[in-house]
Amino acid sequence: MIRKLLIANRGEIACRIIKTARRLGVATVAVYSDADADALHVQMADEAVRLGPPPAKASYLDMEKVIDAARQTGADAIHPGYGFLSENAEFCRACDRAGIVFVGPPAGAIEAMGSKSAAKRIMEEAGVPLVPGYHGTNQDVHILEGHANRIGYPVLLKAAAGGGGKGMRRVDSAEEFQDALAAAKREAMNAFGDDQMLLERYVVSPRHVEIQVFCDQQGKGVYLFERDCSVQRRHQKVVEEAPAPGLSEELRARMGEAALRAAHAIGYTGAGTVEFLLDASGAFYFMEMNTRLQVEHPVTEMITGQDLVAWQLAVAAGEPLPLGQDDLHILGHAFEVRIYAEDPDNDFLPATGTLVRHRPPKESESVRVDTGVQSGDEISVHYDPMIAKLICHGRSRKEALAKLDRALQEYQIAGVRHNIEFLRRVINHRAFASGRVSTHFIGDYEADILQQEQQLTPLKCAAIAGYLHMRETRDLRASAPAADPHSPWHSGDDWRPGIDARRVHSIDYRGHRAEIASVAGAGGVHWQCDALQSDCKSGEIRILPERELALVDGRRVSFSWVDTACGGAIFIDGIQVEFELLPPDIGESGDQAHGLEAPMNGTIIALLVAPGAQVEKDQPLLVMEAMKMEHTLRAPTAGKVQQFLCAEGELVDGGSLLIDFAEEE
Ligand code: MV4
Repeated sequence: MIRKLLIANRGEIACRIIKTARRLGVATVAVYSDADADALHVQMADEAVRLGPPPAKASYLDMEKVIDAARQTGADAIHPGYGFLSENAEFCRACDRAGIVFVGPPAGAIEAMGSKSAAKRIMEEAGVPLVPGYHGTNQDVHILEGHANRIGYPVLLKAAAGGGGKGMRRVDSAEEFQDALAAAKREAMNAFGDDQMLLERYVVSPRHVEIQVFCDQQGKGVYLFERDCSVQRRHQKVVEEAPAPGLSEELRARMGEAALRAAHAIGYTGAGTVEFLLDASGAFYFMEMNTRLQVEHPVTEMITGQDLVAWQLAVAAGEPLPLGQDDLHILGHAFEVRIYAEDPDNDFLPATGTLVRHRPPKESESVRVDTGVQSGDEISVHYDPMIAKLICHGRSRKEALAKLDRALQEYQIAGVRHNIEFLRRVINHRAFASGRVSTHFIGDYEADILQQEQQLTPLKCAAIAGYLHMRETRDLRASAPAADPHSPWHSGDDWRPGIDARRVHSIDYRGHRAEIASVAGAGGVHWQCDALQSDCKSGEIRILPERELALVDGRRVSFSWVDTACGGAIFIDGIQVEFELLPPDIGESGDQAHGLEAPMNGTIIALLVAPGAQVEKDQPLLVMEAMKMEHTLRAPTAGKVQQFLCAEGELVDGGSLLIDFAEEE
């Protein structure tokens, strides 16, 4: 029995683990960096120990500090969550040495999955299907080319030390082989310090289907069915679902059994995930095994009714698996989407800033929100910019999808850019709704999915006019001296400021400037905006603030708002309108230094223009890599790159200025 659990992680996963521990009567210890001193996971835990300054290397990745924190607090087990130390065999061994239970597999199982080619040899022996290919140690060019010809083109070159799509290269013909191999080896050497390659037949338009497995210390194992995580963007998962659409019972059982053979082959215990590629013919191939609890585990919990963290704690304490294979059944369908602080309009650049509002939809049996942040928190450059995971369950795929879309409409986030609209376009796309998911989904439908609704609409104008009136009313009320008996605020009648006074506000909505005129009257606020593209350039909005409702031309809609640094964010009828208020005299919105700072800690990959260059708005200026992703910084306006304040290959801190940029006059 585990009595006190230290959670060596932060954010939503730390909070999620604490919830289960609390439910089971297990005491909890949080750890935190200085950036997280007031974070939700620290507030939720029974105790908390400071690790160090914000960079992960000095805090969440510092093994010694984490183990010391467990010793100090008398924790008898450590749950590593995902990321950070979760797949670090050395940390697992350090826990063993300290007499602390590591909630995860034995170190040997983590190591066995560390090298792709070694993992493949183990899987081959265990009878787990592999993509036809070559994973031997002989790396002679001619031997490799011989194997490529045997396998048949197209082939895929993969770095043995790689993962997550890094160091992969497709080769379409024998003529290209040698050049492609040389380039792939160079990339692999740069990225991993190891240029061993393996070859595989290229699987066309595959699906990513992964099996959740669980093994106890008595040698028993079960599979908790599959998750389809095919919808990804540059190897980052966007939507996950369970079960996989269209998978037959027979195929499900075969994949489940293959996954268990994989787990048993490496002496696995605890929660693990075996990833497969599934091709259009129904053939499946082992890709890799993740030796941790995964981000997307909640969809499995939703369709099985099980708490996987509770299972992990039981197995780690030496108890047998709570259920056998025949006790496990799929109930309905579940989706998860990852809500990120990022800017889909700007190459998904991670966004930072103060989360002035974080108001998730109401949770229920079928709507779950896993998050580690609250309104007022800072989304910083130091960690993964995930705000929350939204998980919805339904009796059918269609019902789950409908609930997910409703929940996304209710979700209110302001102050930092986020991907909610992007997610809604993905899940509402006809190809997604029909279940035709593949790893090419985002790429194939990019044009439909990335196109943003940039235009002001009558509803948005009504929202802005209504908001501005509310805000003015509030500000006037706040400035009225409370003690003034003559103030009209205390007269008790229907007096409102600004009635009959026409006001014109200049606003910036997604880079477009507009003037919105309004007059507040007894029936509400009458507005007019000549910049609208539609036929309807005026209307009326009446707000019932205490009920978060508005009447827009007589139609009742939800209405809520919050001030932001330069304007406001309004949530009306399931859409978000975030705008800036402009001083009446300036033409374009001033966005000076935006985007020219490092969005997070990372490495400069390439400077794309010469110092002194005259550039257009949105022209790419610099590429950096952060969190295993490449990000392009673009010119915020037309202007001149005075100089770069960084060099290629340099490590830069998030928030530091990278480019001295002068806007065009
Ligand atoms: C492949 C493949 C096609 N054929 N292997 C990408 C991540 C890495 N874990 C394996 N990946 C792939 N391996 C063969 N032989 C296509 C991918 C792939 C992919 C796989 C899963 C999810 C998304 C993907 C996106 C692009 C490519």
